[in-house]
Amino acid sequence: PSKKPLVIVTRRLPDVIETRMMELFDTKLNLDDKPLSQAQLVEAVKTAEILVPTVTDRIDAAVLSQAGPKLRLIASFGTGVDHIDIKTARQRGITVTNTPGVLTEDTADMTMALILAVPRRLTEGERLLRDGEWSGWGPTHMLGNRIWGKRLGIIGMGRIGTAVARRAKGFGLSIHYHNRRRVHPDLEAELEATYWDSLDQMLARMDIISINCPHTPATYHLLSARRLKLLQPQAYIVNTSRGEVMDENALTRMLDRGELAGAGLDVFEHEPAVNPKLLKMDNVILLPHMGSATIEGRIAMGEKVIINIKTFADGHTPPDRVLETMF
Ligand code: 8YV
Repeated sequence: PSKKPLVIVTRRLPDVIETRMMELFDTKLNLDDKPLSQAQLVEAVKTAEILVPTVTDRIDAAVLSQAGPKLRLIASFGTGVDHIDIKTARQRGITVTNTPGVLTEDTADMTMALILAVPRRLTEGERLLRDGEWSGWGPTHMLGNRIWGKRLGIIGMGRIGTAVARRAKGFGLSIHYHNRRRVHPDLEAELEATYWDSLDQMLARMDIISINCPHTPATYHLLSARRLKLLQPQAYIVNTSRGEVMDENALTRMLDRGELAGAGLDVFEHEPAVNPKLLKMDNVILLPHMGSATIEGRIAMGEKVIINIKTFADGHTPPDRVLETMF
């Protein structure tokens, strides 16, 4: 048998995954679990045959220009690939894979949790109780906005967007969506979903917006200051995709002025930094990018990484190869 490929993993992964990777490959782990600095990342691409990065590694053209001749595969641990310059990688003959599918339902659950929690003031109520400020039930205390019967506008009707729509329908929301193209008529019928070709028109009519599209050059600041202004003042916005899809400062300004009812954010433009004004707002729920953070999901992601590496090392096209033409 041929010699085991040198695999460099940039973050700690679940134990079972690390153990299996050590058995199968010549695996180097980052026992620190601190995100690599750009210099450490360059060091890794210089020596690895296969790199396993995560969302916290920015693998841009500058990093790739320093890649050693042995680097053949970047098997990313995650679905979003906006942290990797796919085109430059391909031009340098480096294959890129991701882990789609296995985190769809978990991310949709977290999205649904925010859709429910923000209008019903879940974390605000809990903070009040923990702070000892609950003096007893009152008919006008902690009133939120009803979720049932409202219009949900989903931006990006891919795997996650569809899984959000299925859940939301069960909660009595009507489903609206904007996507580059319409989904299959059977799916539209199942969800009783309304397609909006114009994002602007959809934004102006929704009660809750959920962002579920990937971050690509075409979706950077898709929710710009201008577009956010189209939302009704009683609208809520939830983002579990990527912070870059929305202009975070413009959103913060609008929330500050009371031009939006609230927001649920699991992702930010400059993670782990968060606009400090958001931290002071009661009508905002802020989560540390935990949409897919389940034990089961992380193991499934790791298994996908292993299958991609194994298939590639055996000389075949890995199942989750990513091409820039996919976006
Ligand atoms: C992960 C994610 O937290 O897969 C993604 O795109 O954002 C999350 O599931 C992260 O990507 C792991 O690298």
